[in-house]
Amino acid sequence: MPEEILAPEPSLPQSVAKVVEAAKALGLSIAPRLMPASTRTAQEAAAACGCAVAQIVKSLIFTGAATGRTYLLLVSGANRVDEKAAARRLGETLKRPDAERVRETTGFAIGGIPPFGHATPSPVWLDEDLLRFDLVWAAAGHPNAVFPVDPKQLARATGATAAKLN
Ligand code: 5CA
Repeated sequence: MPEEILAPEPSLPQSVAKVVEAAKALGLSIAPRLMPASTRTAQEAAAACGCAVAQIVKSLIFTGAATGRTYLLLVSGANRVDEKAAARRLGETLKRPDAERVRETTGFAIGGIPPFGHATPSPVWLDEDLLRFDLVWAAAGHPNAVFPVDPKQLARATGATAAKLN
């Protein structure tokens, strides 16, 4: 009788495995896809996923100018954050941290920053435009890795406040 051939566990980069674990801890089961092409920008991710740019979740770190606190804004790939409007929502003027600070705060490199599982968690806001879709795609800890998720589940899992951010 032929030996049964077991499919090997697909091996995920460690940073992606970390995101899967973080999702599990939040009650979310995610299935990241490692894409053959870059998903580093919202445009590239949309092309790789075959979805609208608006369905891509950008995970953007901002810093409060007064407090130095970090904020995580989950923004539709089609939108640009209106920093003045966002500042009114968050209660302080916002700055963009440099890549080094983003890496320290999240534990991930820009282009692959996931919406949760950060080294230091930040309060989360979610662009209400993402809620128009049944499915959106977010980065999974690596510049070639993304995962699909119901935006309502993403909002619930991250404890995000939905808001108009653009
Ligand atoms: N993987 C894609 C789609 S999910 C992704 O991560 N897109 S992103 O928009 O969330 O990440 C790229 C963002 O990082 C850019 O929009 C930009 O706001 C920010 N960024 C790029 N370079 C720097 C930098 N040097 N310092 C701080 N932020 C940067």
